[in-house]
Amino acid sequence: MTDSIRFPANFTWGVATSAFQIEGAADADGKGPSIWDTFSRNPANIKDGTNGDVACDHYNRYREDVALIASLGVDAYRFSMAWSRVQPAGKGAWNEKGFDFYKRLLDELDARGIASHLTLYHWDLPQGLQIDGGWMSRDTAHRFADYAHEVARRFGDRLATIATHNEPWCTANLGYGNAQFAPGVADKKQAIQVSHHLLLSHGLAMQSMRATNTEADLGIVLNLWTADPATDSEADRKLAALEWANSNEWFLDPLFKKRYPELSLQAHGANAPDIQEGDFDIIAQPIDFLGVNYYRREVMSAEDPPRKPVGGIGFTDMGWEIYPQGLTELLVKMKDEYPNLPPVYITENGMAAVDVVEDGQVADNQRIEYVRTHLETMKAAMDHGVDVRGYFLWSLMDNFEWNSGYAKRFGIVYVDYATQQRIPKASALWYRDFLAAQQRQRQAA
Ligand code: IFM
Repeated sequence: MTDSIRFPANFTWGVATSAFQIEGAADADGKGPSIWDTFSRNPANIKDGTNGDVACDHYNRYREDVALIASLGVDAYRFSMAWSRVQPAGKGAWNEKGFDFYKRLLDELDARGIASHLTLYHWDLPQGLQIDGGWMSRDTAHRFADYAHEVARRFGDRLATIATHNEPWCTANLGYGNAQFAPGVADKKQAIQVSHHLLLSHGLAMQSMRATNTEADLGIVLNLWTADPATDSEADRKLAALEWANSNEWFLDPLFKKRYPELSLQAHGANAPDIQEGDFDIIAQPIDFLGVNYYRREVMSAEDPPRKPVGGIGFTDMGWEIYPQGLTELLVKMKDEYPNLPPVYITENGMAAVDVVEDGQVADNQRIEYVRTHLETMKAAMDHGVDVRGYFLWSLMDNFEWNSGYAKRFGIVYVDYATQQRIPKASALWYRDFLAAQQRQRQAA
């Protein structure tokens, strides 16, 4: 049973959210528009035709939400800052009212003894920078470094960690590769160039933040997955190797080996990115931690369709295969491939389910099982020597699930969007009890 697994006493337990998905208050107090405001206000882009204007109204309800976080007994809260709230145009003037909101949020978290883990960029680029070329422009990487510097300068002594990006794979491939996400571009060459600029911006931001002497640990968050061949055929195995290279090594190699994976470069051919001399030295700045978001694996097949869902123990409401052992496999493989891998946080893990309120309760037992089994496989990786320092459940509460709108529920707390009532699901109560048991073990040790 997971309850009896002993995690290290200083292990960090948390929950995670992101700004655009929960804050709402899209135009409040001088906030500028972001590409997700623009994108989601076109109902054709979002499956249920909704947008992020109100979301969970966290901007106005943050006190209540921090009390909710505290009631779970977590050590830490991972959240992101909306760049256009603190710098409306993405360059030039800072918006003090925007910074005040994050200061109040930090005050509230501090008062309850909850450590703050900040992500600088969770996909909501200021619209002004998009007009200037967005992530296709190298200049955006420099604007990002300025923003990172300012945040680290102001808040660096109050944050446990600062991550530059959340899931740059998504920004590049869903934002520029297949137009599912903002800014809605479908152009493979652009997607690959954008991924390079995102990595460059990460390195530049690491440099600018280090210059502030912040005490926060600095790093980046990647979404990673294992890729297995559907059969033992050579064709399937080759596809699985290419998937591993394109999704994981494409980001890990520049960070830890100052290069892109050869397999991907060959596959990209003329779509390979423009790289300037010195870029890899900038990208490969030492990082204090790597955030890993793990949800599923890919099973690759040379037959049609090329990605074969397997679903031995089921699928989530996103249609993602539930594959807990992939977390062990992923982390151990990373440790073997990257001897200089820094400490890891599982910065996201969780599932979307069709949750319903019955008699004031939500019996999301499948989510409990999902989290429980992933905690076990995370611990198995730790037992294999992977230095995992913390786990953040995605997500604290139901929220705006990007192009799925509010239809997909990832929260351990149910949000009734009509009333903004928060109802802890069975998984929230389970997580609370699990953490209390961990706490008892800490005290007994
Ligand atoms: O909701 C997202 C989050 O913003 C980034 N990681 C994956 C989650 C679930 O799709």
